[in-house]
Amino acid sequence: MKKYAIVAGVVIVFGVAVWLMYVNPFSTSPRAVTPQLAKELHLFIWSNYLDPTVKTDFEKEFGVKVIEDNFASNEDLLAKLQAGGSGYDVIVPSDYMVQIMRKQNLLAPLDLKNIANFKNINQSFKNLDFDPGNQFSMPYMWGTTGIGYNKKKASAPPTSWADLFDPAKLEPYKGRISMLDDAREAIGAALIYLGFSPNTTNEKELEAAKQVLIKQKPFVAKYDSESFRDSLAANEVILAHGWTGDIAAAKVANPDIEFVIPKEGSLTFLDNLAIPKTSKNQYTAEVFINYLLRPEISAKIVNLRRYASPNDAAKSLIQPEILNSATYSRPEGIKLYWLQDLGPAGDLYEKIWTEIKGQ
Ligand code: SPD
Repeated sequence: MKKYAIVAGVVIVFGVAVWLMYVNPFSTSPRAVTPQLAKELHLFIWSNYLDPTVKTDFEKEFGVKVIEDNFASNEDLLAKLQAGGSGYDVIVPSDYMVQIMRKQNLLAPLDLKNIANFKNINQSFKNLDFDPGNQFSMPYMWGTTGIGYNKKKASAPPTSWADLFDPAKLEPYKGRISMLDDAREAIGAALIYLGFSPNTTNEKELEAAKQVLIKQKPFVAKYDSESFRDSLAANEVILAHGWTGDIAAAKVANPDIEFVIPKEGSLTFLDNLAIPKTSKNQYTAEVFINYLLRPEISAKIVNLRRYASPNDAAKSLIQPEILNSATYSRPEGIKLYWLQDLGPAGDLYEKIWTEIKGQ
């Protein structure tokens, strides 16, 4: 019995010595730990915003399968994250939504050591007010909002928001108009039409914008942020409130499609890659974000999806006709607004939007 106790004692002392030698919990110097890649990465992104081969190529190179789900508005994305346990590792919020998510502590800080390709991003897209120092987000694609139209079917090329909102002009387009299904975008456009800020929290101004959208409603075929490019390309709608890249993609399918930014002004945006705080695969998410910022990957996405890339190093790989198109640049002399985090007043926009759609 005594012999067994001695043997057990020796084994324990030896085990502890080995553990101290290799693990040394009393050491103050940081240990180098090689992070492991996860087997799967869950990506939550706007519809039609990635080239599918990017996912398969990432899997071939890193052995990580990318599982993609889509959302149609920043507010849908926010609701999913607020509900908790979304299971997503990489998300794509726009500018003002990064700020909201930061304030609500929904994002993980990025380890920029794992995102060396941040160097490829143009300075003018770095360190913006919604995320100083890019602590939580990396620029992905940017664009503007405007009106896509079919030049052969429209009675005249639209130039003003009045061409989309004034009932006196809409009879020829009855049932052939689509509007973004997005509270900040649709109410924002109506506010700019009326000469107000798309970031107003003034209830009278918001009520006036609501009335514009209610009067427009009988002419609208659908509120849709995901497939307006297909409806436009297929001549199902003649006027579409939409974003540059999707309208440019519609033009690839149908050369009669054109894009205009109304003379009163419009919205511009920068969509960003970020990691939800709840992600269990932050290192893998950073490796994927770094991959998306490679010049050849960013250019591949632009060549298919036609949104503008903030990646300077990608420029020489983008088709020249895309770089030179009207949807790829900001127009001179037309005011472009960024949407802002409005705090609790942001809920007012959602409430008004629900009321308009429920009418
Ligand atoms: N099909 C991809 C659409 C991406 C649009 N993001 C726009 C954000 C505007 N606030």
